[in-house]
Amino acid sequence: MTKTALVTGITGQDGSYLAELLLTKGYRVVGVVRRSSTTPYERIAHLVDRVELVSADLLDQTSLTDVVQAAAPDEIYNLAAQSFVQTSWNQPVLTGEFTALGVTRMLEALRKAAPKARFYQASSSEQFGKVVETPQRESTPFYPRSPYGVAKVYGHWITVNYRESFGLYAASGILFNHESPRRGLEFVTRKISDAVARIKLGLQHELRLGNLDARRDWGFAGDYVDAMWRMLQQDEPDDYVIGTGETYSVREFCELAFGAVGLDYRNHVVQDEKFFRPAEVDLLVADPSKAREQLGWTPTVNFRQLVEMMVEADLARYRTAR
Ligand code: NDP
Ligand code: GDR
Repeated sequence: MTKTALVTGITGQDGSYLAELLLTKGYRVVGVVRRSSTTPYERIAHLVDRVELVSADLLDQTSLTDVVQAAAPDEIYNLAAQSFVQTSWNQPVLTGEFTALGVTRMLEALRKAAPKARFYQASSSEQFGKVVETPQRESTPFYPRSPYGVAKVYGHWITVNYRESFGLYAASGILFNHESPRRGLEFVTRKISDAVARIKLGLQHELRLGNLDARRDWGFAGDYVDAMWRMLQQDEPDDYVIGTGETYSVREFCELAFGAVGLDYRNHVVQDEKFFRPAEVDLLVADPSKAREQLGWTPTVNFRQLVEMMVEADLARYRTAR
C-alpha cells in the first residue's frame, strides 16, 4: 500500500532531498508551502509534477490542522523553521514563533487530525551550543547559544513531551550541520563555495567572513535525509544524533575550497566584525554511534568530497549562466 508523507519545509535544502528520497521509495509526497507573492520553488522545480503542494503556515494552527486532516499522512516530517542562526538575534520573537511554537502547532495538528501518524522533528546540534562534553551524543546536556538554539531546545522537548504525554510516535533527529549545492547562500559553506566560483571566474575578488576558527561537523544533506526516514521506520520512537564524527574549522573549509580551484584563501578572505556572532558555538562534533548501531546509518560523503562537490556545482552554475 502506498504510504503518504507530509513534509513541512519542502522548499528548503532538506525538504528537497527528502522529497526525492521518498518518491524513490514510492511514497505519495505532500509538501507544505507558505503563501508568497512569487513562487520561488527553486529547489523542488524538478519535482513539482510529482509532489502535491498544499498551503499552510507554521504561525497558523487552523491551516496546519486542515492540511494534516486532508493529507491523512502516515508520516510527518517537520522541517520548516527559521533556520538561520544569525537572523535569530535580529528576529528572536519570530524565530521562537516558527522554530519553537511551530512545533507545538504541528504536534497539535497531528494529535487532532492524524494521531496514528509518525512524526519527525528537525532538532539541531545548535542545542548543544557551549561545549559541555565532546563528542556530543544523545545524553549530552543542552546549552544553546542563540535564540535559534533556544527555540530548537523547546521544539525538541515538546516533541519528547508529546511522545510521553499522549503516546504519539514522535522522534527527534539531532542533526549536525549538513550541506549541499542546494544550501542557502547565507550559510558559511555555500557562501564560501559560491565566492570561490565567482573569484575563479573573475566576478569577485574578496570574500568577507566572520569567525574562521569555529569548528563544525559537516556532512552531506543527501545522507542526512536518509537518517530521518530510517528513524521513522523503527518499532519505537526515539531520538538520535546524526553527524560524521569529524570536525573542521571554517578556515579549513576555506583552505580546501579555494585549493580545489588552485587558489590560496589567504589572498581573498577578509575577516569582518559584521559576521561575528554575539555568542558563538566554538566546537561541534558528533558521536553518531547510536544511529550507526540502531539505524544502520553511516555517511557516504566525506569532508573533502563535500567541499569539492559544492565548489564544482557553483562553478558549473556560473559557467552555464555565461
Ligand atoms: P532551510 O532554511 O533550507 O528551509 C527551511 C524551510 O522552512 C523552507 O522550506 C521554508 O519555506 C520553511 N518555512 C520557514 N518558515 C515557515 C513558516 N512560517 N511556515 C511554513 N514554512 C516555513 O533549512 P534546511 O533545509 O537546511 O533545514 C531543515 C530543518 O532542519 C530546519 O528546521 C533546520 O532548522 C533544521 N536543521 C538543519 C540543519 C542543517 O545543517 N541544514 C541541521 C540541524 C537542523 P520558504 O521556502 O517559504 O522560506
Ligand atoms: P550554523 O551555520 O550557525 O552552524 O547553523 P552557519 O553556516 O551559518 O555558521 C557556521 C559557522 O561559521 C561561522 N562563520 C560564518 N557563518 C556565516 N553564516 N557567515 C559568515 O560569513 C561566517 N563567518 C564565519 C559562524 O560564526 C558559525 O560558527 C546551521 C544551520 O543550518 C542551522 O539551522 C542548523 O541547526 C545548524 O547548522 C546545525
